[in-house]
Amino acid sequence: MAIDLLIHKLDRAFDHIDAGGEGVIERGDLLGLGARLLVGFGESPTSVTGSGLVGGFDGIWSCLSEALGRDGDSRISREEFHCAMVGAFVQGGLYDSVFRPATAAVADLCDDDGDGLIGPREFRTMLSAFGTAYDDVDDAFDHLDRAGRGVLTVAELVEAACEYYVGDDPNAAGNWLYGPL
Ligand SMILES: [Ca+2]
Repeated sequence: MAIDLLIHKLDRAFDHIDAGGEGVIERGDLLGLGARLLVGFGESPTSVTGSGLVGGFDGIWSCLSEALGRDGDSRISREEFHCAMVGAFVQGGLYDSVFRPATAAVADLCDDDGDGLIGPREFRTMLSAFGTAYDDVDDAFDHLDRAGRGVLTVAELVEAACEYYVGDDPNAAGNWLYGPL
């Protein structure tokens, strides 16, 4: 059951990268997701925030490739993506050193005005880069905003990503990161 939940979430993560729906992804597709985020927030890829995000996404791709015994230029299918995500980040112990910093870079980018908080407008900009349906964004935000304060902290968003990408708790708020599953 729990494994099915995680696979379901990783399926959606694959779709975030496979924006063209080809069923396989390559390094440029993951960097393309990063580029959509940067464009959404009007951030240059060469700024401190922008280069942190690009480097973070690149690091994730390297780990996925290594988990599959490939070089970084190889394409990755959906099933291989599941295996690589679990191998590298769920079981392989690379989450905190590689994946979490990338999610922190996204959260920092998302905090557009630099007040340490992510409001509904900033959250919507982020989710539109991931392709979440417009009507699902408020639902996602409300589930993540457990205390009902109308804002998320950067740390809360980073923790939600951890629950989403490597967690198998069916009740975790982070399952709602990209809208209803
Ligand atoms: Ca903010």
